Amino acid sequence: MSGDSELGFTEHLFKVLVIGDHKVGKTSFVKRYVKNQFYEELKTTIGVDFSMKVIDWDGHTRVRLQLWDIAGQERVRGLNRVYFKRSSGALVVYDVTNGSTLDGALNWKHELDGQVMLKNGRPIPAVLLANKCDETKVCRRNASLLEKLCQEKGFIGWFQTSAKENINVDEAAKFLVKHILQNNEESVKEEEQNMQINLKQQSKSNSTCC
Ligand SMILES: Nc1nc2c(ncn2[C@@H]2O[C@H](COP(=O)(O)OP(=O)(O)OP(=O)(O)O)[C@@H](O)[C@H]2O)c(=O)[nH]1
Ligand SMILES: [Mg+2]
Repeated sequence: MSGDSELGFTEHLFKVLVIGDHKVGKTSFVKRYVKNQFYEELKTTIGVDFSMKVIDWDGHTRVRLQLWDIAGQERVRGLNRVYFKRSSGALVVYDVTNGSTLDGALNWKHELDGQVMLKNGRPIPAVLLANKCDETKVCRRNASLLEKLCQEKGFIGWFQTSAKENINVDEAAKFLVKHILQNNEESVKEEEQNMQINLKQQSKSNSTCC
């Protein structure tokens, strides 16, 4: 959703999903990103938690990110899908200390692609987050595996992050927002082109009429 609030100044509201298995650190990531806080103990998320982050992107663009932090346990029960609608991007989180959560992240991505897509039919941008990297660093071998996985599964990129140590939190979010803004610009251009084509067709059919 976008709008010109003042001349030459644009505000965007984007819905961003934060998804991944139980306990991988989704809520911690959001709390670090939005409030710069971290808690060793956190209650598990039930349903969905909402947060807002306002970014003054440049002198003439403001982005309001509505973050939907979705309960990890609910993928199993298939309850999460209703939350996916109208999202512009996703952060898909796994825990580097728990290998099975990487499979979980790929399942989340698969479900996401089945539920939501851009107007042009392409998947919405999703970034893979290898979280808790303060516990074990992603080694070079894993880095090339993640690179390959991103290409195969259609992630726009991956970051090793730590909500605890504040590593790559802003960077990963910024990378996603940059892609969302690009997609938004492209879809506005496509709409303008389609409108011009329609207008040309209309004026052609008007001129041949009678
Ligand atoms: N070492 C370390 N621990 C983390 C990090 N991020 C989260 N944790 C811990 O991991 C546990 C789970 O974090 P949450 O943020 O609640 O995980 P979640 O993905 O929101 O879990 P659900 O709400 O159950 O889906 C908590 O004890 C956090 O303190 C991190 O980057 N490093
Ligand atoms: Mg949570």
